[in-house]
Amino acid sequence: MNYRDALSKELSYALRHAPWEYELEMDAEGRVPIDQLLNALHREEHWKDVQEADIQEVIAKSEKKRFELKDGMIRAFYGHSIPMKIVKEEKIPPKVLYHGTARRFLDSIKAKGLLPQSRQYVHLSQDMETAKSVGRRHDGTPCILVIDAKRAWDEGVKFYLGNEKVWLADWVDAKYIVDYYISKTS
Ligand code: HQG
Repeated sequence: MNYRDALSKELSYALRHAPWEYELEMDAEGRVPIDQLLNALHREEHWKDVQEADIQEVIAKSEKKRFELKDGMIRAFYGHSIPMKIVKEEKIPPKVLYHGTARRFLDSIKAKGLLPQSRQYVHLSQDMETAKSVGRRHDGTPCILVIDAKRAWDEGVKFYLGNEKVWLADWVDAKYIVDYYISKTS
């Protein structure tokens, strides 16, 4: 793995899953001071030379908008699994959202709806292509669920913004899954 991808993974781990391992003080929206994060990374041999510019490069060159670095603070936009629930901005969703998953999860999803599992929120995609690539992480022939987000929102389900392509929800009842496709193309 190249240095930039490895750094991106390290940032995801620190900011989404284990800030305490780095002694980070995280605010309610998941932000930590960049200097604190850099100091923690410098204690590890592998990251002893990492600079803020390297983190800026991770953010600038990634296809996915995972992190925000602003006013000396850095946060992950989504993906958290830490016990303290990260406060996300509530937002009216588009009419339809998508969720890419594995065929083997379908029966359970139909029975229980979409659950956040190990994360704090269910992750939904703005478009089908994004959902397909999310689903491919779990299954080479993923399944794309179509979510009637308008009806869910009309009926009181809250949606939150991750980034422009990632939406979040606490739980999605199976009744809002109105269609699904099995993606045979790679
Ligand atoms: C499934 C990546 C059985 C759910 C991605 C998913 C995303 C159920 C898996 C972000 C279920 C959890 C999150 C139920 C949900 N029964 N299985 N009732 N309800 N599931 O990885 O959404 O590259 O925690 O369908 O691109 O795949 O890391 O969530 O398959 O944006 O930046 O449980 O992480 O972004 O898997 O992915 P995950 P996800 P990064």
